[in-house]
Parts: sequence; C-alpha cells; structure tokens
Amino acid sequence: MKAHDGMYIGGEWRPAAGTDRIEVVNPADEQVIATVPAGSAEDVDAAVHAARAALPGWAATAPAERAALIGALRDVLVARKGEIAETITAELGATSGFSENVHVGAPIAVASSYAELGAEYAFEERIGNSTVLLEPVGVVGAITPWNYPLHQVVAKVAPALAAGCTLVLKPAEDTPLTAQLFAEAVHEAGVPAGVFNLVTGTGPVAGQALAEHEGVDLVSFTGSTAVGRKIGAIAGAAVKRVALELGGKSANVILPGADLPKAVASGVADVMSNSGQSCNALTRMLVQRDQYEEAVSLAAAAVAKYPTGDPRDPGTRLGPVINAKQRARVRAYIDKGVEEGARLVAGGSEAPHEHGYFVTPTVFADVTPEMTIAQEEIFGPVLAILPYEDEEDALRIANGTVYGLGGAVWAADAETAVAFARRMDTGQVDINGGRFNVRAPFGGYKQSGVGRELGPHGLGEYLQTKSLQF
Ligand code: TXE
Repeated sequence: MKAHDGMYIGGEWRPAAGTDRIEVVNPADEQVIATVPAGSAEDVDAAVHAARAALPGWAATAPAERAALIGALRDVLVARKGEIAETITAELGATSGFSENVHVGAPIAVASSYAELGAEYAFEERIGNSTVLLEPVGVVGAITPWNYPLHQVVAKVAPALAAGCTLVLKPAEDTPLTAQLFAEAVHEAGVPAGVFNLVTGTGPVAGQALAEHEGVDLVSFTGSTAVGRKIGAIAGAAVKRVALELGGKSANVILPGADLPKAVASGVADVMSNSGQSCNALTRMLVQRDQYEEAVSLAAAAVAKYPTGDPRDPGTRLGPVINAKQRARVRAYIDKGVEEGARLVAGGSEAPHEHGYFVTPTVFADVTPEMTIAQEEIFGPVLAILPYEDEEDALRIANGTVYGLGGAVWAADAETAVAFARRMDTGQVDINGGRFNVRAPFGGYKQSGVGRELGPHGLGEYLQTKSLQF
C-alpha cells in the first residue's frame, strides 16, 4: 500500500532522523502491506518546534476562520472517504461497510460538528465584574490508539484546532497509514504549516518523548489504562494538562419489561462490531434471572449469524482482531472464563482460520461479577451474560468494576431506564437503543479516564481561562 517515507512536519513531508521502521500488517492475512519510519525523540522535537512556531498565528486567527478550515478538512475527508475506508480495512481489519459508515462516517460528523461549534463558541464571557477569556492551552501532544484510527485522531484534532491550539500527533504503530492520509487531508484543506504535525513511531520511544517534551502543554491520550497511568504521572510531574480516555467494561442492563429480543440483538451487535475493539463496548449483559435463559439462547443464536473472514467480503460480519498479541490476549481471557467456571455457549478460543488474527464470536453465560471476564477489558468479540435478582442487584453489578465509560439500559419506558441510568457510575448511557451523538460529551468515570471528548465539552478541554476584573 501507498505510504509516506517521512514525517509531516511544518507543512511538508520530511525524512525521519533515524533509520528504524515499523511494518504495517494486514491482520486478515498477516501480510506486510507497507512500512513507515519509526520516529525518534529528534523527530518529536522537530515537530514540537514546528507546532510552537505556528501557535501564535493560529491562536490569533479568528475562530470563524479556524472553523472554516475544519469545514474544508471535513470536505476532503468526504471526498476521500472510499480510499480512507479501504486503508482502515487493510490495516485494522474492520469490515468494509463498517469502515465506510462508522470509521470514516463518524469522524466526518465530528469534523462537521466542530466546523459549526468552532464558529459559534463563546470564547469570552462576562461573569459579574469579570470578563473571562477562554484561550488555547497551547501545543497539544496527541497519542492515539489503533481501534478507531481516524475517529480517535479527529476527536482530538478538530476541537484542538477550533480552540486555537496546534498539535503533534503520534498515532498507534498498527495503523499509521490512516494517520498519514489524515495528514494529507489537513494539507489539502489548507491548514497553515506547523498547525498539525505527524510523527509515526512506537509508544515507548516517540510516544513517551512527546508526552515528556517540555514544549507540549497538554497531552491528550487514548489507549490502555496501563499506559494512561504512565502519561498521567509524566504530566503530573511536569504540571502540564492531561486528558485520558482509557478502557471500559460497560454494562448493558436489560430491565424486566424491556423488549428482550431487541435488547439482546442490539447488545450482541454492539459487542461484535469492530471485533469487540471499542472502549465503550457493551461487554457485560445483565439480565433478570426469570428471563436469563431466554436471553442466553437469543444471544447464542445471534452470534451464529456473525461469519468471520475477509473483511472486504460483503458476507463477512466479523473481521480479525488487530494483531497476534491481541488475539493471544483475547484467547487467554476466553480460557480464563472457562477455567473460572463460566458456561461457554458460543465460540471459544480455537482459531477459525489458518491465517489472520481471527477470534470466533464468543458468548459466556453464568458469569459472576467477580470473574476475570466480568472485570477486565478483553477487547475482543466476547460477551459475558450475567444474571441479576432485582434492580438493586443489577445496579451493584453494573457499578462493580474499576471502569465507567459507556453503558446501556433497556426498560419498558424511557422514564424507568433514565431513573436507573442516573444511578450508574459511568460517562455515557444509551437508553432503549439511543444512538451515538457526536456532540454529547464522551469520557470516563473512575479509571476510564480524565476529561471529555466531543461537542462543546471536548472543545473546553483545549482551553484555559483568564479573568479580567473591571
Ligand atoms: O494500547 P496502548 P495497546 C486497551 C485494550 C487493549 C489494550 C492494549 O484493552 O487490549 O489497551 O492495547 C502509545 N508512552 N485499549 O497495547 O499501548 C501507543 O504507541 C507514550 C483501549 O495497543 O495503550 C499508542 O499510540 N505513548 C483503548 C497508544 O499509546 C505510549 C484503545 C495506545 O497504545 C506508550 C486501545 C508510552 N510509554 C487499547 N506506550 C481505548 N480506550 O479505546 C504506548 N503508547
């Protein structure tokens, strides 16, 4: 596949300082499809300098003009949708339809929202005898994961640009090609040189150098809780701003009176999409004891309709997971579930194909809240169904993990579901199948993170306040 042999710094593709490379592998067939340079601290330093140099000009640009450039960027993403979706399918393994509709569709919607919000946002407000100025934080170091290679990038870049910040992006090592296409789009949209910079590389080298760089004012990280802790410690020691979007173990609570077949089908579809690799995936389905066996049968029947295979084949509903390490991790969790006494009702840890990092869609029943598969983020196509006795029990189970990112509640009516959702310790809850809203704040309670992305709340993360009394 087409790849740039350099870093996008100061508005141009520059050769990397070193010679280390990263191989990009298609997870569906394990073939190397491209290589990109693995950036060093030197590349990061050059990118941060370019971002700092561009900061005063960009921060002084009128918000409406910045917003118009985000609109132009959105237009380029729309025009290049097919090419970007193909790249995402090739390096992530997402099915073609999902790549186009969600992987590219969602960030286009996010960019559109910031093209509007950036123009209408109140960057100044009067409170009593004070005028409060909301000013850009400065240079942002953005570190993103592979699970949504474009969305995770746009969810940081669009609000940062709207706020008047400049950025250096270090994308995940598994999905650098999408990030390169995004840099091309930024260029094509006419965003001034140095406002957005890209350094491909590994986490421990380029990622760490970016987080530690004293020219970076805010580190915005999405990824594992383990790395999030490290980033948080670095930011804490340097007293710089930090935003962390981490893992989850979201509960899908089906209350008595809900439309059970609909709730189960929707829950299964949610967990299986993107091969289970979504931070807000509804990985724990909670069903009242009286309806439990019915729900288990419905879920087992639903996953049977998820054939694994080539993600470009229209008949495929489940692509591979991202890499061999992730597949081994998911399989180990499946084995652990069996070992701890959960009932395997579909799937298992055997490989469905000789090549490619595939995992068979898996459903566990008789899962207890203490089991590892009910507590830890698996990040694969694995659903755990837990029985509960009454609403209080359901709430205790739903809130009984270290995470709090997503969630769902199904009930006979929205009022009952909302009353339950108010008591959940989590950042987002979908009520009776409520759809994803690109303007609603997204982020975690507890160890799922610090800060919020998307909409006006997401924009606020990239601002700092100054108050003038007169
Ligand atoms: O994530 P990492 P990995 C979870 C999920 C998954 C697990 C491991 O459970 O199974 O994490 O995935 C960069 N300093 N999520 O190992 O390592 C890295 O290069 C600075 C949930 O791929 O956290 C990449 O750009 N940066 C999640 C980014 O951090 C470092 C999405 C994320 O990689 C670094 C992905 C370091 N020391 C995984 N080490 C979600 N919340 O959606 C790594 N990185």
